[in-house]
Amino acid sequence: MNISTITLPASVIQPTFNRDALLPRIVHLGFGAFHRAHQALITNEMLEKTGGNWGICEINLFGGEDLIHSLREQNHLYTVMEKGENKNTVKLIGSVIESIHPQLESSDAVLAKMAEEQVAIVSMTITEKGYCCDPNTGQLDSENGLIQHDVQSPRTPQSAIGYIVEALRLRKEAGITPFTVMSCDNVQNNGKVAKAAVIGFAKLVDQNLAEWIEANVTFPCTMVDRIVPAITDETLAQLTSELTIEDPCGIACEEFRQWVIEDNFVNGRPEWNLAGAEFVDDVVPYEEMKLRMLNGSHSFLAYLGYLGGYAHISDTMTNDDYRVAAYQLMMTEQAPTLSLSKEVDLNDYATLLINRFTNPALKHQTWQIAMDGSQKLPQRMVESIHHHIEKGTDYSLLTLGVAGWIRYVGEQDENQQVIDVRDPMLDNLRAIYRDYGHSVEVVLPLLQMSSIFGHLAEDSSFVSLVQSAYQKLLENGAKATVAAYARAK
Ligand code: NAI
Ligand code: CS2
Repeated sequence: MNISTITLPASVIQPTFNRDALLPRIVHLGFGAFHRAHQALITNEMLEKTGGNWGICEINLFGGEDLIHSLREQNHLYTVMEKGENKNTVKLIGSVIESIHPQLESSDAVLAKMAEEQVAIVSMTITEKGYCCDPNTGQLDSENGLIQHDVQSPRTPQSAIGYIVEALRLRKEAGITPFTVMSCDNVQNNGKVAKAAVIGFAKLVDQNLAEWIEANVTFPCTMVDRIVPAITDETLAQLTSELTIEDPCGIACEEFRQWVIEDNFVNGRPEWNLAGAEFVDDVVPYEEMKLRMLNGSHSFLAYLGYLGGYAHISDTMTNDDYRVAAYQLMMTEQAPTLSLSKEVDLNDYATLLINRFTNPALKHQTWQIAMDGSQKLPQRMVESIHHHIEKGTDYSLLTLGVAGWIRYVGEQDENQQVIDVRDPMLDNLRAIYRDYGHSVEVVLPLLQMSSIFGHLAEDSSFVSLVQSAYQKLLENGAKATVAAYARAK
């Protein structure tokens, strides 16, 4: 017995469109928490309005074998619980119809699916590091281990980029129209970064193919937004009680959602706009707004919140100093860097963000958001720091955010307990900490990591601001330092 074989309670919103009509026209790489509650759910709601055949085939290139196994057991159905402050809404999602996992099947099976003629879009939520690019320049990192493997063995790739290039080669050889490559990750200019990675890699293996991709494939940018924390046992239990049965693929999220998509598809696209998405000509201003205002303050709260002893973002919001600091960071240091100020009321946007962060029903761990900081800081903080240095304006909270990251990646909290730091550059971070220890001396070599900070370490005033913030974190702890910075604003 599972959710596909029992009669679910009437309170669960269920698909009424004809699932048998769906074809795998979208192949999605990254069946993680976010995609389940965003693109797959929005596709489900679009199908509810239009019917049609836009189904999704899910692929996890790394991990998640058990999840894919469970998904198949329940006929690719799963549930999403939208948690408001006062009520929960549970939706059964019917837009997913197939799945493949290279460990359960083979990399050939993945490639064969991506090369099928009806596949019109390959979309991705593969995390920032999945693009195998230098986070600061957005160009392919040819030293990346996965890329080095795929250059040697392009027919049996491991990276998402290698899979896309090989699948496009198969389509080119077979004379089949290519697919659109659509990134849905929190990467600034995500379409351009995906394009740089794909074409950069194709050039390393087949120059003609690289030219064909350049001429025939599009990489629309997207701005994606919905807070979808990693599932917890507590949330799964809550979902079980709503469903009367377990759903191991279930996920919970906030009610808010937003999706802005550059309307640039080479092989057709669903009418996602009928389910609330917006198609626009230029997504970059929306991406910048979201990455700097929301994600920038998320990272600030994650590092300083974790160090201050807060497990969840909503816990940090119970401390007035953190709340005020996050709002000030958004309004005085991120908003002035944006080009959207005429179209969007940024004060309303910041107020909405603070309310979203406050939602106590969302148990969004500071530790989860703190992950992969080397890939996140460039688009969340570094770009804005450049803006302030150029204009000569104050950016003290951004320096505190960077100092919080430096303190956090030292792997030791304020009670001398080990922090479980997850980052693809952890070896480099550890080597620097080994050489300099938990002292202010560590700041400069960390700021000299050019894939994160570019050439910012050459700016002595920036370096001394971060050193001063770091010293205060060491001496006074995160709570007192956040309070002091918020009050000094
Ligand atoms: P998750 O941890 O649940 O899933 C991560 C997914 O990425 C998995 O499907 C995994 O197979 C894949 N993956 C990991 N490393 C990879 C690699 N090197 N190459 C290819 N695939 C790889 O995380 P979640 O919550 O689904 O988030 C994924 C991404 O979605 C985030 O990094 C972010 O860019 C974006 N996002 C997440 C939001 C959220 O609130 N969870 C909201 C907006 C965007
Ligand atoms: C978070 C984001 O994990 C993180 O780094 O900042 O996943 C955030 O929850 C989303 O971008 C919200 O749309």
